[in-house]
Amino acid sequence: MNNVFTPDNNGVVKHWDIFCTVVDNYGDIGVTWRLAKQLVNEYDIPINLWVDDLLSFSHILPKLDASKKQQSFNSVNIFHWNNPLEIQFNAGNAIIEAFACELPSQVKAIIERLHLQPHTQAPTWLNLEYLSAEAWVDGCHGLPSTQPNGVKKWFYFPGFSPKTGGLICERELFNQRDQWQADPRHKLALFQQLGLQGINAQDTVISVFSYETRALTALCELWQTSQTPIHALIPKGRSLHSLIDLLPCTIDDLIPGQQFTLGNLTLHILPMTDQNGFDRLLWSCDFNIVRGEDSFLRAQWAAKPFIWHIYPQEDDYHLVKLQAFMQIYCDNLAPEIATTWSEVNLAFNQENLSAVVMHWQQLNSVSLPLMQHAIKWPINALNDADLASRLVQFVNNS
Ligand code: TRH
Repeated sequence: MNNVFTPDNNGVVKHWDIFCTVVDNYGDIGVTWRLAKQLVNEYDIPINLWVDDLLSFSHILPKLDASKKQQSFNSVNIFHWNNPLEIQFNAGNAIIEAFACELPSQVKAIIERLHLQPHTQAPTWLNLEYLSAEAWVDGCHGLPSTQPNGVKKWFYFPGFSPKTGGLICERELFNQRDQWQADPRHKLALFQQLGLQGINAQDTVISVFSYETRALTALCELWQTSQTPIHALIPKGRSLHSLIDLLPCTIDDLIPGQQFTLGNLTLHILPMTDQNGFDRLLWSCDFNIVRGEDSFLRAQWAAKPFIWHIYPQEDDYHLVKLQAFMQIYCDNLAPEIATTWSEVNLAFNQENLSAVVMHWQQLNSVSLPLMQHAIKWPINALNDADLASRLVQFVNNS
């Protein structure tokens, strides 16, 4: 089977290929799918997205048919990446390997052939790296590495400073968010559409998309004793493993839309939605507990306070990354707000149960300035340009 984009009569090919292996969870496919959609929608770049695990992908794109080798959504060509490739590969302007996934040997051979062919423009070959707020990223973004086949592969590092590759953010996102948040009927309609019952406009609503942690158990126990109603919205998945003792059935038996009342806390089992639906959910909650890379960024774009449950790494290296982010997020924040917000994030990630409970309670006294900071932060974090626009410029200049 041919892939959809082939050279035109002048030999010019414009499309890009993005390769993604799903290591675990939804972050790898979440980031590449989001980027693919934006490149098509905002830059008219035809995109082929090659994915090895369509079943995982279908959790965040429920309309995807995991049995189909080739399909198209949001004008992105989605190809099942199997080994060896069954779909013919034609190189375009750029090849992005996401998160150091190893390109298929056929693809590498084509890159090498084009590189050696005189008068031919070989595609720009990029490795899209994980997001980090650490300072060293400034110096590594955009560096080339010459591969054994003689071709240069470029390291593309997303990041928070102007010297990095930027952050994924769609052009109209903040306008759409502001319009949504301007009218409380939007959130109530969304909760209803998701099958969540009994949430009133003034209730506190918290979304939870974390990994397993007893810090969440401790927070849920605290929320049960709240003076006012709290709703925790939790999709079927890793967070619920920490709440098993609070549930009357196994996780497998849970059904989206089900709810459990525990004192003043209502736990709602949330259906997973596509990425647009997930954004609207984050915009609609008072506080979001997020994880990994993509939901972490979307929680920032939601302009609401959040806890980041960072993806755990060997030797606690994730805590270095967490500190790096907390430092830039808290720059310009009054010390008492910065300390409270940082301590609750640190305690959650370190499973320090008494500390997470204590600092959560302290958040109440700084909730207004923290909210104001969350509103200002997205514009500051983006700097002059988002990731897609910096990436397009990078490819055009290379
Ligand atoms: O799923 P994650 O834990 O992914 C992680 C991280 O990316 C980590 O850095 C990486 O090393 C590891 O995977 C392999 O968390 P993340 O990054 O937030 O990705 C979740 C994606 O799922 C994101 O694109 C949002 C999406 N999502 C939906 O689209 N709908 C939903 O209902 C939910 C809950 C999530």
